[in-house]
Amino acid sequence: MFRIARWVTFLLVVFAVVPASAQTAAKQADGSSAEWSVTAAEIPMRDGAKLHTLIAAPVHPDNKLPFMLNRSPYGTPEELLKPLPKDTSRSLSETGYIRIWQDIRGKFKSEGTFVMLRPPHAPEDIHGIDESTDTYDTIEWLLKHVPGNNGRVGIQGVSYDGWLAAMALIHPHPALKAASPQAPVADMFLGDDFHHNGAFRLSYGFEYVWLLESGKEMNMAWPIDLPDAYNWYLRMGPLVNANTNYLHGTRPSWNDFLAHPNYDAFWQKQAISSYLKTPLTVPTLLVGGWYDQEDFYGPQRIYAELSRHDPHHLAYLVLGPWNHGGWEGGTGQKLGPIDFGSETGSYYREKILKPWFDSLLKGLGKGEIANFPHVWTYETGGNTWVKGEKWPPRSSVVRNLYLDSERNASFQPPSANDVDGFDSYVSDPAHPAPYRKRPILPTYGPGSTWYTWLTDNQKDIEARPDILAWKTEPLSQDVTIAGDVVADLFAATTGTDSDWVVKLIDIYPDEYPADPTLAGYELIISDEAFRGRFRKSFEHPEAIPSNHVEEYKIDLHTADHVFLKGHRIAVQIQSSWFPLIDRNPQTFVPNIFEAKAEDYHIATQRIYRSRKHATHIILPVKGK
Ligand code: PG9
Repeated sequence: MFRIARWVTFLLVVFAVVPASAQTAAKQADGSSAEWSVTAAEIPMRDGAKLHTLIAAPVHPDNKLPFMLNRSPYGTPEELLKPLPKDTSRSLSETGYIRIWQDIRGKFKSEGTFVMLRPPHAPEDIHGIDESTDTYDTIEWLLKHVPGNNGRVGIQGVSYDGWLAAMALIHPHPALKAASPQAPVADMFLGDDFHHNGAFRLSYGFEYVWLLESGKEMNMAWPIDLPDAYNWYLRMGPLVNANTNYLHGTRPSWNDFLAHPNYDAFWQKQAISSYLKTPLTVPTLLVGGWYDQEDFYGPQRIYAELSRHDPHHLAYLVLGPWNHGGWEGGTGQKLGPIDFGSETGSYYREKILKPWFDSLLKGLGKGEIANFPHVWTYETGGNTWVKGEKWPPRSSVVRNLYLDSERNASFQPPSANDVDGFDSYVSDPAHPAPYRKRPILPTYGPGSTWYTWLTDNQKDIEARPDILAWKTEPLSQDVTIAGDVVADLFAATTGTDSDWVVKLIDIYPDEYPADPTLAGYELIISDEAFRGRFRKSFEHPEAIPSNHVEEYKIDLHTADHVFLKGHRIAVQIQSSWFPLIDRNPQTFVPNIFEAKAEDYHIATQRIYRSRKHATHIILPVKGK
């Protein structure tokens, strides 16, 4: 969100190599002019709609430069249209890219209709338009109308803009030579902003849709008029009240949530991976953050899809210790209270992103790209960059972490004598477990801490009776995981529907002289929610048979982490994560968005840990 500030950061920081104070030279070392200007163009698309575009280029082009394109629904940096201060002009010049910013259809100054994550047009519709054709038409126009270009184009963006960068890969323009989708969404039902495994992300879904669809220039954050958003959403009551009492049908995306409670054609058509099945022809660098509170799934899902169709080995991946877009500015050394031991953001910008783009777009260093690692992951805990060629790495071996009756976790499977062991809690939709310590602030607005919640101390909520935890002894040696983490959950409910939330946690030692504020700290390493009705199919939900043990395989996604000697590993399980996830009525109703107050019921949940039904976390362990 609020990309404009980020673009300017990218503009001034990412490609700037000379301090802004050294502003005098009229010519660069490579002979190009230091005097730049920003102009606006209304670029016509194939259907006649004109898209508002800003072009930052040298006033006297004397060197051929590549384009760097950003497309966005969040607005363009119009302030650059005023006479440019010298240091901005110089910074632009230093990047060595003709910078392009464009409002997508129907947003800000662009014509046409905005459609949230507009799916690609049907192939048989020869006049069809979508974000991919708009990118193509924009590139075509730029090549013809902007003097001094070298015929090579890069595209990049974060989140919505990252998805737009990924959409450029569908029938790409031949001049598109490098794409970096950063935190792109891949699938809004399975893993990104709006749902995770079918569980609806209430607070984000409501507040984002309200804002983005508040008008062409989206300028209204929803006023949460209580000090604790937990209470505000609880007061809202069943989801059906959102439209009745607040939105009144004015937000198309909310109406879509309601009309499509299952993984039907609407969501499937929107999910980008189904369009990325032809051989990859454009070098593509996916970027994601381990602590991305919005789109952690997207970059990994798209990388996996591209890798399956990558005969020329053009898919690259960077995963670092960042929140949503946190790699764009700042040092990246700390997130919340956690210190990652080095300036990971600066490193990424200087040692990964810039050389990657430069070698592909400026025709420099062909050898450099040939030797460029395809995968860069920042190993948290160990605090080091790991370079590789594939993600997940093939070298990790699977080890199962089990739960026992004393609330311990260990690599020891349950004994053969344990035929029916379980732990139990009561899940009450009238008092759902919060996803973080209360009071919870609105997603957007002054002082919002939404951006760092994934680094919150899980100890702060663990005392609740509806959150169960199992912990290992302090580790006698480091345990390093690299790759896919999966929860294999055996659970029963007295209800007929249920959510399951599983977290894998690193517990710091009780005494931690390196930073006493982190003594006993419980840091999430992997987490996910799963809506039980979808355990067999996301398209065709089914009621859960009450009091019957069911197996749920929950993908907790990948991690690259060292649980250090002396730390403990913990597993937490709960059935609500409010208001991040809407309350499950715990009674099967065909459409949760239409559930009535009387459909919400208390349920008693059982987490099994017997030999036969051994709930465990599948860990990809490196080494022995
Ligand atoms: N996470 C935001 C988003 C992307 C795509 C669709 C809806 C929301 C964003 O930051 O752009």
